Amino acid sequence: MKIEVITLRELHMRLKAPFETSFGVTQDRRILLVEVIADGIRGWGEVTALETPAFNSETTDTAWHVISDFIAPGIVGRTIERASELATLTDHIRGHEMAKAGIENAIWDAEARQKGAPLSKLLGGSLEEIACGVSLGIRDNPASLIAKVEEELDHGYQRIKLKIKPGKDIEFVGAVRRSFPKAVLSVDANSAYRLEDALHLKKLDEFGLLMIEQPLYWDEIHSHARLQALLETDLCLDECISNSRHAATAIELDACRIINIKLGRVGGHTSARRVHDICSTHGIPVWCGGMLESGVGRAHNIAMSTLPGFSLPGDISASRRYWNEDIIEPEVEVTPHGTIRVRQAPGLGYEVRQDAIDRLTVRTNRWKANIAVPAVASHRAPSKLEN
Ligand code: OSB
Ligand code: MG
Repeated sequence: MKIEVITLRELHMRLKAPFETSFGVTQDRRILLVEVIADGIRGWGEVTALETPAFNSETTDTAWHVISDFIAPGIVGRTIERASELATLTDHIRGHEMAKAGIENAIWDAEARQKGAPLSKLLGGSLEEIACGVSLGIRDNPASLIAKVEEELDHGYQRIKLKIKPGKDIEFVGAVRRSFPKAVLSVDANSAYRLEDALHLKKLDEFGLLMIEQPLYWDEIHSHARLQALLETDLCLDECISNSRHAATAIELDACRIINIKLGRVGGHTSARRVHDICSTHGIPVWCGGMLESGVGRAHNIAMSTLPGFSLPGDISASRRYWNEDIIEPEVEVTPHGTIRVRQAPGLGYEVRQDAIDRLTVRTNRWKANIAVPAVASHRAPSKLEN
């Protein structure tokens, strides 16, 4: 596969409602999309960095910089056998997993389309229907949270995750648990607590939660091991797992008993597969995390979630929960029993809506190999660098 053209776009998309986590409120998304053309075949990827460095250290702008100045110039014009080689080509760039994943995943989509195979199959996935849960942002009061939980359970979602932070935790989770004694519930603190809060967090044990996600430092595994030893509830790590070595460390230290895999956070499909495999070897269940993605990122998440170790419901919900208008066709839909049926068309299995993308794009960068690009392969006259 010769990588002929890479196009990076920033899109502005507004979430239907503000989403509050322990680190802040998000509503206006600045989404980066990567489009590659390899051997005349187009593939799409999404960079899942947020606008601020509050989840991890990447942002929309750091990813724009790293892709524009380091990744894209280094790979355009190269010929590779398969998308899995990308990780080696970008290995010299420290960190910036989300930037790398945007590019690598676009090439995975192109490779799958070239082979006429669904991306899920190329990745080694086997599930044809995947289980879905929702992540609910922090709300003003328990009553409004309970109303939201009821609505999502009615839609069929199989697991409800509640975002928590100090002051909006025990009371809120307890109220939801009393209203829905049998619901599968989990919580996600996005690193809002410290090890000294262990006795406070231990109060969550009485609610029979499926897991407590990333309670402590975003980049620290060891303190989670100390906390896990004090709690009955399983811990799940999110922020502090950026690759399979981190996963191996966390498992060895018993820092968690569940791992959330986010494609962007671990640097793309190749690394995600390694994390998945290590977890499977050790009997650690995994599930797919979300980053308020557009349809492109959502479609990649669905493909990844078909790997056999994804035994818990992911944060992959219907397009319409987040967007008035998604940028893929058809939109992601969830069945009344809280699943997504995996589409079997080649690549992502969804088509990207060029009209919507053109309308939402606020800036574009493009790189092309020093060869004639077939006219059919590009929807606009490519220039070396557009800004
Ligand atoms: O920690 O899982 C998280 C959204 C933004 C940043 C971090 C997280 C989240 C979510 C949303 O929980 C999941 C989704 O996209 O539905
Ligand atoms: Mg999380």
